[in-house]
Parts: sequence; C-alpha cells; structure tokens
Amino acid sequence: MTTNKKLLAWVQSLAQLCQPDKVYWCDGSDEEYRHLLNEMVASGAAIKLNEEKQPGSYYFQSDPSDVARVENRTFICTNTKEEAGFSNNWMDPSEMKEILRAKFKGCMKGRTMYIVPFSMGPLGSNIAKIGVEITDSAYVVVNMKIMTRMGQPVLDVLGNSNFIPCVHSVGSPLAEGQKDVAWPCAPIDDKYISHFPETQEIWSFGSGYGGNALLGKKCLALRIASYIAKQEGWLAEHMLIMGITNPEGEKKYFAAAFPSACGKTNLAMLIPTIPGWKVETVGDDIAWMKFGADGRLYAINPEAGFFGVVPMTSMKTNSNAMLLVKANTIFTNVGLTPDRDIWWEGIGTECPAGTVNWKNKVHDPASGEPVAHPNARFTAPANQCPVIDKDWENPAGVPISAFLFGGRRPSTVPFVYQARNWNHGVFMGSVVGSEVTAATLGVNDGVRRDPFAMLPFCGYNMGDYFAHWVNLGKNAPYKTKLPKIFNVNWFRKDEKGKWLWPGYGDNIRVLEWIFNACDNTVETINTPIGFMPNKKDINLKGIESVAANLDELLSVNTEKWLEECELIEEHYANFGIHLPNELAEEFVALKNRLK
Ligand code: OXD
Ligand code: MN
Repeated sequence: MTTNKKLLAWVQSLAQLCQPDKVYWCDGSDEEYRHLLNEMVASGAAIKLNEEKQPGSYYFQSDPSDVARVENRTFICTNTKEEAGFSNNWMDPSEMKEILRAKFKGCMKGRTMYIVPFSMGPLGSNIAKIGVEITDSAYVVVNMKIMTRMGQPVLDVLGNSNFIPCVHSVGSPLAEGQKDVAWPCAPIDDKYISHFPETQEIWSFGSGYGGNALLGKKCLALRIASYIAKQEGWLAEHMLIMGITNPEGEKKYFAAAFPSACGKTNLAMLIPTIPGWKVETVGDDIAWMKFGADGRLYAINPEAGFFGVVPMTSMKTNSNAMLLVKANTIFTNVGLTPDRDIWWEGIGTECPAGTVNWKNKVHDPASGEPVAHPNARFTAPANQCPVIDKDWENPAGVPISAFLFGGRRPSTVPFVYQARNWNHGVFMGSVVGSEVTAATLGVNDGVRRDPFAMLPFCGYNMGDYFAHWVNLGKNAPYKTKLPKIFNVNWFRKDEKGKWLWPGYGDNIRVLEWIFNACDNTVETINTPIGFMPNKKDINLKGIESVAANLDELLSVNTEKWLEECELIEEHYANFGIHLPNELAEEFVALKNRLK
C-alpha cells in the first residue's frame, strides 16, 4: 500500500469519475498474476495453453477491430499545434480533457479498476521513471507484469514522490447484468490515445491492444519520455540495444533504430553465422540514454519484457525468440491448434488440421486467410531470452559505441555506410525510410519516411527533435566519445526482385565491419553519401556465392541518389522553420558531393 497523498487522491477522483464496481491495488506478485489469468480463463477471455507444450502460457484473441496501434487516433496535446508538429495529431489540451472527461464518466461500470504502479527501467535506477496506470483491463495488468517492474516494490520506491499518471479504459462499460465479451473495446473512431507532454499525463480510451493500452511502452517510454529527454538533455529512442563480442573477447554495444516491422527483435537476438562472434540482447524496442561520468553515452532498456511480432518467427529465423516464448508467455491473435498449442505462418511446421485462426474460426486453407493476424504478438519476460545480456538490468546502463539506422530499401541505399561526422549521422537518421508496397498499406509504392523510426512516437515537433540530436552532439562532454553513426540496409533486391543479401544471422558480417570501423581498424572509401567498406573487408567466409552481389550492395548510383534527394526535399519541406540549419546544410553538402 501507499501513503502517497497525491496518488491516493488521484485514484479516488478517478474512481469517482469512472465508477468501477471495485478498486484493486496490484501488488505485482506471481500469485496475483496467476489469479487474474485464472479468472480470465474462467470467464472465457483467455485459454490456458497445453502445459506440456507451452508451460505457464496463455492465449488471447482480440476483437477484430483492435489489432494494432491506431496512429490516426493517437494525439499529442501540447499547448500549440506547432509544438506537436506536422507528424502528430494535435488537439488543444483543454478540449481533449473535456472529451476525455465525458468518455471516462462511468466508463468502468461493471468492471474492476486496477491500480498498476510500474517502473520503466530498473527499480530505483536514477534513469528510471515511475508511472501508475489505472486500467479496467485484467489483460493489461498481466501484460504490464511482464513488460515492466510492477506492483508494491514500485510503491515502496516511489514513497511520496511524483509519478506519471496513466489512465486507461477499454471504453466498454457493462450495464447491470450484462455479460462481458472476450475482448471489450470501443469502436475504431471512438478510441483516444492521448498524451499531454507538458503536464506529463497519458489518457487512453477504447483499445486493449498493447501499444495503445500498455501505457508504459510507446506512450510513456517514447512519447512522454522523448519530451522529458529534450528538456533534460538525454535521449529516449525507438532503438534496440545489443552487445557484440568479437573472437578476441572484446565487447561493444550498438543501438539501432528501424521502423516497425524491419526485424528489430531478430537483430537484437541475432545468432552469428561466423564463428567466434557473440550477440547478446539488452533490449529490442526502446533505449533511454544519458552521458556517463566518463563522457560516454550509456543506454538502458526501460522494459522488462518483449512484446514481439509473432508471424515468421521460427527456429530458422530467430531460434532465440522461439526459446524465449517456450514458457510463461502470453500469445495474442495467433492460431490455436486442437491440442491447445499455438501455430502461425512461418513457424516452420504444417498447420495442424482443425487449427482455429485468430478470428476464432476453424482455418480453411482454401480461404487464403491467414491463421495468425500479421501483427499477432507474444509477451514474454526478458530474462527468459537465452542470450539476454548480463548487464541488461544494470541501472548505470551499457556504453554505446555505434548507432545504426535503417529501413526496408530494395534499391538506392547501400547495405552499409558510415556518417562523416555527428551532424551527418543526424541527417541520416532524419531521412530514414522504408519502402511500402500497395499490398501492405493500400497506397502507391513509395518510401515512407520514418525519421529515427520515431515518426509515430515523438512527443513533440519532430524538427525540434532533430535539433535536440544536433545539440546533444554539440554539447557532448567529449566529442570523440560520441557513438559513431551508420546506416544499414539488409533489404536490397536485384531488378528481378531477388534478395541480394541473405540477412538474419549473416548480418553479423555487417556488424563485424561496423565493430572494426568503430575502432578505425578498417580503411574506408570516401563516397558522396558517407564512408563505405572496401569489398575485401566484408567477411564472406561460408557465403562466398554472395561475393557476386557485393558490387551492387555497395554501389552508390548517382542518378538514383539525385532522385532520392528530390524525395528528401519533399520530406524536409514538412518541417518548415523547425528544420535545424545544421541539417539543411548537411543536405546541401550531400547534393554538392553528388554533383
Ligand atoms: C512496436 C511498434 O509495437 O514499433 O514495437 O509498432
Ligand atoms: Mn517498436
């Protein structure tokens, strides 16, 4: 329990507003976790998976309308629209508060209000932040138990200090005697994922899906934290953190930003195909970074679990993830086999007859419908990852040697190159993009720019966010200790659409080059777009046939890059006066070098 007056008063006022049947303070114990899951099994909201095949694991199906983050219903409510910038949906804070007050009034009728104190970052670490989520979803509580440090120990550390208030409701009150559905939520255009950066509050209404409902993750650890980080001079980024050890036993940490669905989890848990190299995982989604006393940038993973995309995960593509989810895992929107095991596309086995798809219908292979939703998820404790780094919970973080940016770029962008300097690296981050296809997004083929992979996650004007990155370099205690910056692209294809690079575990060959480039132990080629490897320095031992593709993988096609510059011009036009001069200058310099 707590004697924190602000917290007690806040809970009381929300109970009055939301009118739940019960208020329950989560202690975060294993008993509580099991009890809530047992209750959800009894109510039909969850299924306990086969204990022999998936010990301690549970299965959920969402409402078909509630399967992903809802970017068009996600709001940044800064005082002015300008402060939110072109990339965010803006709403006036008092206007939004008024809407929310009406939405939340009585929204928990017939339900329990759970109070979930949580810490993003190791409990008590000076870089960690404490939030308290109020939710009417037991699914959210059990997921928060995995994804954060949660419960009474957080209240003990919090004492009488301040916390970030996070209010969540599925937005589906129950009338007297009304039977609940398995996955309550509000209709799509009645969802409000609202952030108030200036007062540091989150209000989320109408969705039970992870990114909209587990408010510690995207809402707090990225949108609100990015705003705080700018004020306080640190970084809150959509980045994985990985440790890499070379055959000589030397270790470095890299942080990497890729847009969603570019394989961050796979990279974070990579199994090297060249002997002697080792990869260990600190985090797969979010990095918080501050300068240490030695002037290096140190990163922590604020999360305690992985909320990963399931389809296409197999023993071949990511055996570490398969071992991670072997027990004590919550699966959402995958397929359920007749013997209560799970199945998904790309798992590497035949789909057993009688498997039920994520929409709870027996799968008909002739229908062409997938068994698992493409955004089906696992929620699993980080410490179950077979290659979790020994320092993953070190409150001081791990020192970052390199930043990697990248996206899915079938053409134009070579598979690795290094920034000329910090500002050039910030420029590279600011133009990150992924090629989309009509099939995936219902729009024309093209490049969706996703600067720093933060487009949906930056809690303020993205131009000011670029300026923050520029300033971080400018104000670094020791410029020579700043991480080096690289762009990677494992997604190059030839004109017939065939992959030029095998990817997955072979990406260690690119990481090896980056590792050496960090130490300046390889000579690089100075090209208009940055420093590139000599072919001989890419280790192709065991995949010699790929040598024929290296010229193409490492080519800088001036014509294509001039076309790319036109696209960058369009992208940069969005930022208006918020585009830092330093980046405008980097862009001019690039165009001049290409001439
Ligand atoms: C995620 C995302 O869920 O980036 O991690 O969408
Ligand atoms: Mn993510």
